[in-house]
Amino acid sequence: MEAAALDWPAVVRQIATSRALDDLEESVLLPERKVLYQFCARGHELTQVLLAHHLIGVRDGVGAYYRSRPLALCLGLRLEDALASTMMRAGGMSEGRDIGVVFNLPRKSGPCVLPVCGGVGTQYTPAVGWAQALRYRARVLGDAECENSIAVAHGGDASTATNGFWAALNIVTTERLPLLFFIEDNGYGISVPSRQQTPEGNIAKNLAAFRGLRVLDGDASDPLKAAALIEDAVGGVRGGGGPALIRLTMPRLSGHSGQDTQTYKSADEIAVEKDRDPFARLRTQLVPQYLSAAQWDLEISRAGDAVAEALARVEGRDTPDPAQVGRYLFSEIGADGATLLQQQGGIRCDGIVPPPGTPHANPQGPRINLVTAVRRTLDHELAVNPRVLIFGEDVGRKGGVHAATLGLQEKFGVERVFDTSLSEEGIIGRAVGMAAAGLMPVPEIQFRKYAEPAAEQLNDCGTMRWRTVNRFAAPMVVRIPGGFFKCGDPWHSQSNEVQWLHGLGWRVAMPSNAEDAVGLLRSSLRGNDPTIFFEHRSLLDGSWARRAYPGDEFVVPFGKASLLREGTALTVVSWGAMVERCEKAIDTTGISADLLDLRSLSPWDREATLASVRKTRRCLIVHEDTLTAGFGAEIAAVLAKEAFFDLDAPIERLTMPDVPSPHSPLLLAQVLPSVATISRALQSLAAI
Ligand SMILES: Cc1ncc(C[n+]2csc(CCOP(=O)(O)OP(=O)(O)O)c2C)c(N)n1
Repeated sequence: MEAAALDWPAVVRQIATSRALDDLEESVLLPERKVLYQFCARGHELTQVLLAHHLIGVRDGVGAYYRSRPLALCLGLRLEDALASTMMRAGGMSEGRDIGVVFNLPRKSGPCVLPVCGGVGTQYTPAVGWAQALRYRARVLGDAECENSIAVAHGGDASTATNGFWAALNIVTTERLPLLFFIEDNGYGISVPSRQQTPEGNIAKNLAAFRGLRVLDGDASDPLKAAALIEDAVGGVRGGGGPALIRLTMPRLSGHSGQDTQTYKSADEIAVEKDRDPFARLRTQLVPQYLSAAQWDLEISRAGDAVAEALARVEGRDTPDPAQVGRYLFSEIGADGATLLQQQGGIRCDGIVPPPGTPHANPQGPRINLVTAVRRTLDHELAVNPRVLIFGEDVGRKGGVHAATLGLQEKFGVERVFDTSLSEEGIIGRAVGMAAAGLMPVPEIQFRKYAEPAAEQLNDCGTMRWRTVNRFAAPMVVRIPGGFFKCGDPWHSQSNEVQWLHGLGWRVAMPSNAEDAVGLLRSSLRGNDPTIFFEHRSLLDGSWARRAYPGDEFVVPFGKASLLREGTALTVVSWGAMVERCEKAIDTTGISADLLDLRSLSPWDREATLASVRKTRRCLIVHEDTLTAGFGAEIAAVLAKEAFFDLDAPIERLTMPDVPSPHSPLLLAQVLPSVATISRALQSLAAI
């Protein structure tokens, strides 16, 4: 595209609008404390506006960051909504729940902006997921709109030092996905210069030899050249040339945020930066050749008027309703019984509603172990729902290190069941982007502790619906094997399920047997929330956990405990691998006890637990996770408050002590609750 072909009046107006908005926030709203957290894009506007002019794919998707507001404004973020967001008014991006510069743009048609997070580098792997979803939807689902669409990951120079950036870079280059890294290098990450983020401060130079990546490098202070470079970069990816990275330098013409006084820059440096202002340079390049001075001035005053009008309207908007702050942590059902559907993310937004299934198990089914239960359920759901994708380390050709996905790649192909690179952040971040793009990702984390590199993506996924007030959600099922096996160790064998219960927005299933595993996994795969599905290693082939296959439509609802023994003397509450031991302890001691297998911990069955304890007046909670702040503490706190006057004895907990899981079976036996220690605990509680 020749420079003359760009809509320069629009470019000027868009840059001026962002700048007027920044001016207003910085000089008026921040001092008035109507805005509490401000991030200026001054200096960054030109490149973002130019990029936006090339994001014309029907299903283009953008992973953005807190300085991406000019881009978002050009892609469809309404000025009024942007201002309502920073001013914490109703109708913004988050109804006052999140800082105003983290925004999102749900879209059925036209460029979509994935929900921005506060964490630097978090935008990259979800953008990769979007790119992979485009390819999947085009190739496998035959979605023509995805053919020429691309993903863009927008970040600053310091963000190229993050795990997320490198995870994304590896994935897009090995998979050759249509993604453009759009790196804006303003020379600083807050106060730390670029040369401390990448050798000699130029990520483009350093990636020049990276295989499978096209690299472009330019300077926004030469706007016409930058415009040509941006066009080239986007066009290359859209044209099928594979992933690319463009780095553009520009000055950051304000502090990092409203609080930052830039004392780390000299007066000379600030003066040089001012002289490099891309907007001022644009004027010298455009006027009068492409635009008259009068036209330029007209666009500037139009922008100022638009911002003033937006402010007047936002001042008239309500503040968010404090009573609503707890809503939308999870998918909600409206008064009419229908799901209050998010605007984007998950299969339901494309009109696909999975069948509800049946709670009735077929007792005649063949007897299977828990790993077969998982495999068979995945197999069936892959067959009935072409949007289900299974991926993780070794899940493809090998069939998973636990054999849970054995044979599924052969049956369903490499597009649907595939190995990933060894990057848990990449696995979960990719799943977030795929879910946002309308797929149902089922990532596997190979062992419980190896979810740690993905913690940031998991946490941000969990809060997505709440942060965006139901605009976005990323339903997925994360399968995580964990817990002890024949031996323990601090890496493969911890359960630490309580961490997910603090990771808000996740449903958590912890089945103790094959039948529940089928039902809970199917509920998760047909559900509308992100779910952690914990597969206990000792149960995968454990004989107690083997059950009759309950059928291809069998579902177990979340938050419903199962009552495995019924009695009067006390209540035992447990889940996962401890349920079997509790049952055996009850049977060997002969104590008359209720045994509740919670099956899911988020939500957990408070009602059944309270009802049982009110009846028996005594409670023992048994779990594998460590004692301090384990989930048993939460249950005990609820019982202590809600059933205080019904209790005849203190609530007891029997758990692993506060030590990591030890390797030697001898040491493991010392710390794990056993049938013998549970029996003793039952007897002493019953004797009080
Ligand atoms: C994971 C994480 N670590 C630290 C921060 C605090 N922080 C916010 S912005 C920032 C600098 C990022 O700089 P860069 O990526 O170059 O973007 P720029 O702000 O210059 O546009 C830092 C350290 C954060 N938000 N997230």
